[in-house]
Amino acid sequence: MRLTASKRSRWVRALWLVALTGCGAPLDSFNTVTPRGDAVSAYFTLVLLPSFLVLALVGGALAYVLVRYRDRGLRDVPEPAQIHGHTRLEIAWTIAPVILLTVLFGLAFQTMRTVEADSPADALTIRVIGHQWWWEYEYAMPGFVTANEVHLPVGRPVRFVVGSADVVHSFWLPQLGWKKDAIPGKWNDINAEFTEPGIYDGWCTEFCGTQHAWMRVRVFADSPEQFDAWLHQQQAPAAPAAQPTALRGQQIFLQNTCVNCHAVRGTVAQARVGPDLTHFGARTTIGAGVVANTPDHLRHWLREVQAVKPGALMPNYTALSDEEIASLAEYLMGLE
Ligand code: HEC
Ligand SMILES: [Cu+2]
Repeated sequence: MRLTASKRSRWVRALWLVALTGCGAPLDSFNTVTPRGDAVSAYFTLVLLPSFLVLALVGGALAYVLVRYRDRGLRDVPEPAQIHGHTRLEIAWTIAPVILLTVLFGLAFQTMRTVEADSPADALTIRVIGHQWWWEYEYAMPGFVTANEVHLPVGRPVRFVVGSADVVHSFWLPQLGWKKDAIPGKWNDINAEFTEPGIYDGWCTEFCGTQHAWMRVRVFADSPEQFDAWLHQQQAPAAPAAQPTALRGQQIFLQNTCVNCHAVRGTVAQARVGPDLTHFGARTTIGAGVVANTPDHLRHWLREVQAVKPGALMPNYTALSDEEIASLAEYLMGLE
C-alpha cells in the first residue's frame, strides 16, 4: 500500500488523537488525586518505561533480521553464519530479566503495602453497598444513609468499606488509582485521602446484570467547610412538606407502594430496598447517573422508570395522573 502525504498526515493525526484521548480526561487513572493513588500510578509508569525499552530492543532486533535476511528470491545472497548455543549471551538474557523482574517485584510489594496500609483511627468510615443497579453509602459515625453520590472532605483520611447486597459488583473510581470488588458477605477496605477538591466519576466494573452500565459512582471531594455543611444537612431528617403541592406529593408517596422500598427519614417510610430519598433533591443525578436530576426527568422516571432505565428494580406508575406525578416530583425535589 502506498500512502500519499495527506493520507499519511491524517494517519499520524489519528494516532496522536488515540494516544492523547486518555490524558488529562476526568476518568484518567494516571491523573490520581490521592497519595496512595499517586503511588500506584508512579509504579505503573515505572513498569511502562522498561517495558517499552524491552519492546523496542526485541522488536527492533526482530525487524532488522526480518528485513536484512528476507528472501529476495535470489540465490547468491550468502547464508548468515549459523550459531548453535552461545553461553554468555544466554546467561545475559536470563539474568537481565531476572534482575529487572526482581526489582519490579520489590517495588510492587512496597506499593501494595502503601496502598493497603490501614487508615488512622480518626478516618471517616463510609460503608459502600452495591445494589442492582445503584450504590448505597452508609456513614458510620454520624449515622445516616445516602445513595449514588458520596461526599467526603479533602485532607481527611477516609475508609470505604465495600460490600454488596446482592451480586458481585466492583467499585472503581479511576482517579483513586485502583479498585475493589463488592462481594456479598465480605467487606473490602479502600483507604484513601483526597488531596484535591473536585467531582470524581467512576462506575461498577463487574458485570452485574441488565443495568450494569448505569451503575455510576460519583464522589464529591469537598472543602472541609462544604463537607460540614453537607453533613449537617444530611444528618437532619427530611423537612416536612410545607407548600400544598409538595404536601399532596408527600401523601401520594406515603399512600403508594413507594414506602415498601424507600426511606424518607422523618416519615413512616423506612424501607431500604431502594435508594434512601431523605435528601434526594440535593443529588445531581437520578438512577445512578442515568439522567440529570431535573423535574422533567424525575416525572418521566416516576411514571415510566422502565423506559428511562429498563430492568431497574422499581415498577412503573402509569396509573397515577399527571397531576399526581407532578405533585410527587415537587415533593421529592423539595427534599434537599
Ligand atoms: C419494588 C421497590 C420499589 C418501589 C415500590 C419504588 N421504588 Fe423507587 N427505586 C427502587 C430502586 C431499586 C431504585 C434504584 C433503581 C436504579 O437506579 O437502578 C429506585 C429509584 C428511585 C428514585 C431515584 C433515586 C436516586 O437517587 O437515583 C426515585 C426518586 C424513586 N425511586 C422514587 C420512587 C417513588 C416516588 C415510588 C412510588 C411512587 C417508588 N420509587 C417506588 C425501588 C422501588
Ligand atoms: Cu454492579
